[in-house]
Amino acid sequence: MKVYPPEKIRNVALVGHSGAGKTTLAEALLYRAGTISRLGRVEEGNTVTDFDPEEHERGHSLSLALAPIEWNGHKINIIDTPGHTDFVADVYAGLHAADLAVFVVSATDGVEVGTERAWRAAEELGLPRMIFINKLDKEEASFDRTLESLQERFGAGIAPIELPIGEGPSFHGIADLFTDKAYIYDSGSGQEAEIPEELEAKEHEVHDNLVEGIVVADDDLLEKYLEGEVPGVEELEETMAKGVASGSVFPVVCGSATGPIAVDRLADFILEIGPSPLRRQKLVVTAAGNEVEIDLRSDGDPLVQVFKTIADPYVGQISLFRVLSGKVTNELVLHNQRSNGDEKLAKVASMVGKESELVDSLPMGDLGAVAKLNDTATGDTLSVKSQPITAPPLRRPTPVLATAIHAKTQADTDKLANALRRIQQEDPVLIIDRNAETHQTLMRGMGETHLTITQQRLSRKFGVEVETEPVRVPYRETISRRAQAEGKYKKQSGGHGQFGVAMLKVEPTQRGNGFEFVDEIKGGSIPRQFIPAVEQGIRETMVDGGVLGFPVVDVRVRVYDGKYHSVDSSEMSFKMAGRLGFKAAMSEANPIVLEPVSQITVSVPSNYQGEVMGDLSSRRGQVQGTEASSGGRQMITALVPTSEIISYAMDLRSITQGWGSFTAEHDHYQELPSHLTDKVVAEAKEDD
Ligand SMILES: Nc1nc2c(ncn2[C@@H]2O[C@H](COP(=O)(O)OP(=O)(O)OP(=O)(O)O)[C@@H](O)[C@H]2O)c(=O)[nH]1
Ligand SMILES: [Mg+2]
Repeated sequence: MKVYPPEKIRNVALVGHSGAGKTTLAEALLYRAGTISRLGRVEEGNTVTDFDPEEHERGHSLSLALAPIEWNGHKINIIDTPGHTDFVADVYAGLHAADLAVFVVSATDGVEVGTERAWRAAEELGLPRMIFINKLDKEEASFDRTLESLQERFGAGIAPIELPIGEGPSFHGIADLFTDKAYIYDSGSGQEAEIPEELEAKEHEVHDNLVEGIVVADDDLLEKYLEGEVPGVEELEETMAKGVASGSVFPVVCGSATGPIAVDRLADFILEIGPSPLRRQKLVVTAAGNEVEIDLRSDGDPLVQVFKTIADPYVGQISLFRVLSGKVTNELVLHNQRSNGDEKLAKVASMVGKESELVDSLPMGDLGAVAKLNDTATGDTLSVKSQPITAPPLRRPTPVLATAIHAKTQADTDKLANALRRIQQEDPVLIIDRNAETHQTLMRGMGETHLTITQQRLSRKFGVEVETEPVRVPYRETISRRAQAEGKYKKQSGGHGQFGVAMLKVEPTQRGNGFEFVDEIKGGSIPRQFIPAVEQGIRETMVDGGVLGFPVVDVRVRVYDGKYHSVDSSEMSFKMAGRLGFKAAMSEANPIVLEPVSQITVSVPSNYQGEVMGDLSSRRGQVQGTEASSGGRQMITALVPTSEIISYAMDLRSITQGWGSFTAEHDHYQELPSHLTDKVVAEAKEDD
């Protein structure tokens, strides 16, 4: 691929709901540009950007992929992103690397959850946006209905610049509202034609609306317009491009990716209206802990940020990056601020799906790839050593669903740690941690699909088989009244015996106060040196589990008397006496189970508020409050037992058809209702 200067580059992220047609559109653009000679189909698993076996299996994109095309003397870096909720991190990464977001919206379904989620993300980044209404060839397609849902959701900035000619099976072209020309697609590229009569009236009306919508954005243009001077096509496009660049105007074009119909027009508009990387002149970075604004210059020092990492079973780690400033050439050595190590970009390449094509250099604003960096992760910045700066981080969603994993065989166990490390390099959202209380290794992700895919990738890419098991709730236990008991450990059957007696009183302390050991021994009934052993025995029992089997918390233990033997007593005997005495005292002190309670914040469109609150109450939750938030959404905060929200991520998705999202964090422990105790204790015993 030729090297293009920044002003001739367009970085475009295709975003939108799952199934809207992003991958198919990327394929159609590659085909129209002549990069590929055969149009692949998602159903056949032969598209350029859905190259993972798991993607073929599911017919969905699961991670972002690049598809650069050469178009009319320009390079358009297409970033195909996944629409599935679980893989939103790659939407954020794609938007982070792009200068324009193209929202692919199906003309049969209109605005959906994935559209809105990506829109909010692009809005937060202040990213220019345009819309491609796709699938106009489908039976139940409706351009007007889709446009309405767009204007309803995203407001007045939505500006149609094309109208479809025909709809459903009769869809065969578009009318361009700038040029008042039609483009008919009977085969291959669009043939220019006059606007069909039946569309003329509507076209004129929408054309006028468009012109008015544009001139109000520019005072000079408005003045001339009010004097009766209608701006020309170029002036209109220029002014619209300004509105797009400022994030106030969102042009709407349309077509069919499977046709393909009018995708070439989309590529043209991306060049005419879409911003180049020069849109970013400055960047606020972090240097030595301070925020500083730097100039991004094509002749500046090379500055690179990695926005995606691919763990390729053959090549190893591949890092996809954007050249933020300067130029990247082969053999360039840059410094990674996070890992504080040098990285040699031995061979830089341009990725087309899974294929990499070596290039001589990459100018500012371009997207590229490099393999086998030492220790560079997604989001890392590489800069010249003399300029230790870090670019703004990629947005990272918080995992909402966990599963417990264990290796299938011993052989898998040996490979597991390394495989998990490598898969996390590719998937920075994934969190793997060990719960010391429940002795489980937990894998946290964005949803069931994410966790299942990870398991499949562990097997396919790293040859490690893992099995999953339900996540155990970290219950605890404590006591609810005072009690006392004797712990006696006696073994005196020849040889060195063991003897120790500890008299213990136990009492509950304030919730969250933890453990307190009080030494009330008088007169040396237990020799000084053995008292810590009593405490240690108690502490070990608390960790291993009390009479109900859970770690013990919030108790005060007083050791007030004891017995010892001058020969047979030892630390060991008094540790055991402590253990036995404590367990005996606990069983007299009406032990209770404590359950973890999470604070949960649920964000939903207000029409789901009632249902979500009802559902939370049915999970023994206490709603603490609701608050209106942007986009007609409600924030509901509640305290809910953690055991009731283990699979909340999936439940909320089905209650709210995917429109809801939530965060949860541990808040406190509370007494488990007695009617649940037996079941919880029995289940824990089974798990042991
Ligand atoms: N009739 C028709 N079908 C289309 C069109 N575009 C895409 N499709 C079909 O819609 C389905 C989904 O297409 P994809 O390209 O995988 O959609 P996507 O947006 O990439 O979906 P995710 O990868 O899940 O985010 C496939 O069966 C496509 O063949 C179109 O313009 N017309
Ligand atoms: Mg896709």
